[in-house]
Amino acid sequence: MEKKITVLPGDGIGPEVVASAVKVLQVIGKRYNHTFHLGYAAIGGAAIDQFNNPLPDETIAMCEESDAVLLGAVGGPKWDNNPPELRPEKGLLKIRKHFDLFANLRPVKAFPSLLASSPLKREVAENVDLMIVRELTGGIYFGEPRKKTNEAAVDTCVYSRREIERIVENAFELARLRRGKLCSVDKANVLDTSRLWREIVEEKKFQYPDVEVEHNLVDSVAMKLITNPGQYDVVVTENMFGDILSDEASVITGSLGVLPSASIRGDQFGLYEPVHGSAPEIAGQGAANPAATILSVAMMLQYSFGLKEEAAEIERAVNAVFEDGYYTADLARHHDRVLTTDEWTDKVLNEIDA
Ligand code: GGG
Repeated sequence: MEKKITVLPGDGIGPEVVASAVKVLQVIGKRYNHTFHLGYAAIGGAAIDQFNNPLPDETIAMCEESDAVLLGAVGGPKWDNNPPELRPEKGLLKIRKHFDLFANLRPVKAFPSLLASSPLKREVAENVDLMIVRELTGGIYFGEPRKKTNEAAVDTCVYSRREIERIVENAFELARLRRGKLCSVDKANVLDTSRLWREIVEEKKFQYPDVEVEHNLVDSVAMKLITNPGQYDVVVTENMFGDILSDEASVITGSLGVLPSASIRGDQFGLYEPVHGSAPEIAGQGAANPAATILSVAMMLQYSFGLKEEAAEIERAVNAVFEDGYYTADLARHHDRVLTTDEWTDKVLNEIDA
């Protein structure tokens, strides 16, 4: 198979974790006889520095010519005081919107050998296997008007019927392929967007009689996600709730550094990135955990290219390295074999190459 992939390393630890993931992609290509043509482009703070634009036209053009996009992370204190249009995060929001990547899939699975790294009790964290489906191109991150003065600020949360319908359909389909349970998360006791969301889930559920549906308020799910996460299969929610809940879910896995994500729109094209951000405080120290980006490559192989065996091989290799007791600094709380980003990546490469 031959595929074109645009690589957007971004800021902070982005370039480090992306370099690791690219090595894994190349070794998979070699082992399974695929050719991955990689093109590099700028996004976020790196693009602001180079082009005075967090998402330059050249970057969009390269992505448009590609089968998939691999992204690291964006952001950092260097750009904190920039005007809104010149913030690194704007590049991320724009690329999602430009390519209509409305469904952000964030799997949360506890690796058995990482249970000691989770602050949760073993019996709470083990057997967690859930998928957060975050709506990614609507809601308060995109709504207009938005404005800030010294005296007041306004953000607007807007959702159209169609925007809700398509993400809810996506979540029902996923639940059907998994354990047949869907938890829809909203704030319907307060927000009109949530009331529309809940009505649409209620309408849609008749098309999926094989899926068991429950509605839950976001504040309640925030608690249950760490007290009883094993009850969830697919969790579908709007943009900001999904952003927050998926970071919270990292507590289950012991680190944000192991959570991958896929942003898709229903065809083969997709953007793959770790859930974590650019972690500028550890950038350049070899302390970043590349697992989330490596696992995002596995999602790319599976979702965009249909390469299930290759994806499973990456997941197996990552798990094997954890099982062998090798960790990066973020997971080191209960372990002593702490490796740098490159050393840990080499373990994964050796595992695949063996
Ligand atoms: N790799 C994810 C990343 O760079 N996150 C930083 C960020 O700005 N996140 C906002 C969001 O995901 O909506």
